[in-house]
Amino acid sequence: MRAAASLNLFRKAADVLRLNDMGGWTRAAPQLYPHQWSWDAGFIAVGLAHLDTGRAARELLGLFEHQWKNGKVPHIVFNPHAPAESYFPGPEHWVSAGLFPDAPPAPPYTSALCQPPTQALGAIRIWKTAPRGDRDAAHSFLREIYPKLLRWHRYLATARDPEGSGLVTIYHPWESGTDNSPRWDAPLRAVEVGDLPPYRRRDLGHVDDPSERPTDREYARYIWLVEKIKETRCDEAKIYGSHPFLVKDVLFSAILVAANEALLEICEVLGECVTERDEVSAWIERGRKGLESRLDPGTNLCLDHDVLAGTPIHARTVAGFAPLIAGSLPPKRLAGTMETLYSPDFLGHPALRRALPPSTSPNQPGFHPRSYWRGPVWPVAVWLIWWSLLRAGEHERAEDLRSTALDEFSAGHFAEYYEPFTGEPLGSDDQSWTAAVVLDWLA
Ligand code: 9YW
Repeated sequence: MRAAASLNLFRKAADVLRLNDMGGWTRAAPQLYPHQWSWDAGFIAVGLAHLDTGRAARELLGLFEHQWKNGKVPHIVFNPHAPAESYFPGPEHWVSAGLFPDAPPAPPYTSALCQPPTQALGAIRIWKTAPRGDRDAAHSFLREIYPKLLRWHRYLATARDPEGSGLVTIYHPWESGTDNSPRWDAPLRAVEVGDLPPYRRRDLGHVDDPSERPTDREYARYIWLVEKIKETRCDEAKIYGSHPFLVKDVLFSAILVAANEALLEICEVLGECVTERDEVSAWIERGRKGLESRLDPGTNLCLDHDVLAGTPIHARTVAGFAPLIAGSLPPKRLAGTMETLYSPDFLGHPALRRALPPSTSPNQPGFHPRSYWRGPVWPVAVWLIWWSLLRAGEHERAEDLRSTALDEFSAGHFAEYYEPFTGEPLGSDDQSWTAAVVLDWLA
């Protein structure tokens, strides 16, 4: 991409983050998502770090103001000013503060779910990119955020992994961040939906074609799982004992490993967390072991595990590259992973418009090129693979991916996701995390 075009794209991406700035926190998108989503916030902080250290820090500190008493960071902090009809299920559906003993004081209300812990990745990026004049402020930010991040990661390592497997259990496909991925088809099918309160979906009103969104059948199960969690008042032990959807999510677990490495880096900078260092290092080791134990020799992909059925979930999706994201793969494993990444199942698929990882392999039953996480290319997922390639020392491959991504994502207006065969921008426009990763690629 030429220098003038890059500059222009950088400016446009910065404008999107400004447009979505709600005064200290960033909505995920202008119409479709008027609230703050937690894993979006981690990526958004990475982007904001290139614009304004203080504002980037505020994004994460603001999110952690709504951390639950048990350490959980809720997946949505609801914007109290968003009209009730703008999003479903909104705060009135969750009624978190009234119902859940661990929820923080409200308003603003939060959901009771969580999402992958990208926030430590954002925090360390803020420190590393802070200009000289912002170093002290960035250091104070790390000092403030560190204990909150630690409590969050500890919640995931304990409440979400009572087996000590190194893998995080999710209670809902929304917790994965990859809502309607074929990864969840089998465990969702096993969920028997009972009587549901009447509800109206709001997401369909924002797209031209309903096939770009989860189906009504999937949606009923999503809402049923929310009801089941509400029934337990979010008591983790009760959920674990009775919930109809318990899945070890390898992508979530890999992001936790990477986030724990970021936490260790923060420890180094602060130079004063000697006692926790061993605890965090043990989580990292356990996480990597857990991921390796879920490797499918047939496809060379890492597979999620259905806790209730006791079976691996065979789906070829971008989540299968979880060990690459967790990092520190031995050379032979890295070489095998590269072979799979560039195979016709992913970047080498002959019909792809550009060599970018589709969320689901076109060779996977259930693949759909327009439907959300069933096939479209998601800029944040590309960023994760790019960043992991860099960390693995695959600089040339990372650079190829970065420039291909910039060519693809400069079309449209920072779309939520892209059709893999045509490059058509889909979903919401002006999506904050798309703008944020573009900023990071250009900075
Ligand atoms: C929803 C905000 C969120 C992301 C999720 C993505 C989508 C829709 O948008 O979820 O209603 O929660 O699947 O990963 O955090 O960008």
